[in-house]
Amino acid sequence: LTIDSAELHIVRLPLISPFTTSTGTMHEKVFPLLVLKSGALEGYAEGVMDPLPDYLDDTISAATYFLREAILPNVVGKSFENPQELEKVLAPWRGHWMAKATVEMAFWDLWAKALGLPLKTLLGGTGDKVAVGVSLGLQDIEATVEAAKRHHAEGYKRIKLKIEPGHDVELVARVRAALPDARMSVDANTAYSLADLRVLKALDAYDLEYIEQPLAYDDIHDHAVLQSRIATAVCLDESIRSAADARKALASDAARVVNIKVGRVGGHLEARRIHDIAEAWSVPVWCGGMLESGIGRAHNIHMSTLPNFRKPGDTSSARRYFRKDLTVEWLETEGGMMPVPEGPGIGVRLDREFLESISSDRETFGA
Ligand code: OSB
Ligand code: MG
Repeated sequence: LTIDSAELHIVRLPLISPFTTSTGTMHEKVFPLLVLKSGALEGYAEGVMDPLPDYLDDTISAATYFLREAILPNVVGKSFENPQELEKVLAPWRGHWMAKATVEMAFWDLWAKALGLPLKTLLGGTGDKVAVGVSLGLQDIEATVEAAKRHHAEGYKRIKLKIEPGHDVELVARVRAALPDARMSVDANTAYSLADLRVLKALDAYDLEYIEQPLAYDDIHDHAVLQSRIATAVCLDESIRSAADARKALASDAARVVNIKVGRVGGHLEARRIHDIAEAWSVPVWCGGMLESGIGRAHNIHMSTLPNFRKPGDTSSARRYFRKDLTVEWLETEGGMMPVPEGPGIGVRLDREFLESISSDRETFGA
């Protein structure tokens, strides 16, 4: 399959309301959108890095530079039999998992379309819908309790609360009191340290499915110490950038649940390796989210059809975040289940007209 040309856009999608985590507040979703073309076919993916290194150290400007100067000149005009062949081109460069993922994922979509098969089938997944939970950003306790009740009533299969020091035990206690039977989790986005052991241990009283990334983004060891001191399962998100990270985390009991974000770990191949390692350790995985547009969400939904995605993912409805999505199709949950888009590749169409109206920057490569 020959990649004839590529288009790289920077897209700004307004958010209906700001999304706050312990690392900051997002007012609009800004991301690179990559289109890889072969003949009449187009493959799509979006990068999950932020403008500034808020979530991890990847940034849009570093990714754009790397794509423009190195990756795209090495893949445009070239032929690749399969994603494994393309991955060999990316492998020698260090880090930049999110930039690599953008190209790898767009190629999977293109390849699946060339073969006339849904992405899930090529990944080895099955089924036509996946279980979904919701991630609620930081806001005052009253508002969080109301949002939790509303989403629980809509059928979301797990309620995840963002927490940070000073906004944790009481928040969880209040939501738990309002929803005694709901599946619940918390996500600290690295806001704590081992000095906060008492607070993290206090969360054991609320029957949480897991505590997501309580400690530093680059620290697997301290999470292992924490896991040995608390009953609630630790789930790693930021700390897992590769299958090697997953192996180290699972071998040291630093996590009993893993959040897989395809865009965080370099693409579908590495996401699948992490899925397989976790399965070998009998550790369930679930699919995270980065407030992606329908393009990124569709990739995540296809990945979520693999068998060890045994907990609800964060691929909630697009309407929660956007007035208008980048895809023609709206990705909407029904009773806490997200349908897997049908048809070849990721199964959703790019809304070209809308893209042209909001793309603030556009570069083309080849052709
Ligand atoms: O840590 O899971 C996270 C959103 C932006 C940055 C980091 C995270 C999140 C979420 C997922 O919680 C929200 C979503 O995509 O619906
Ligand atoms: Mg997280």
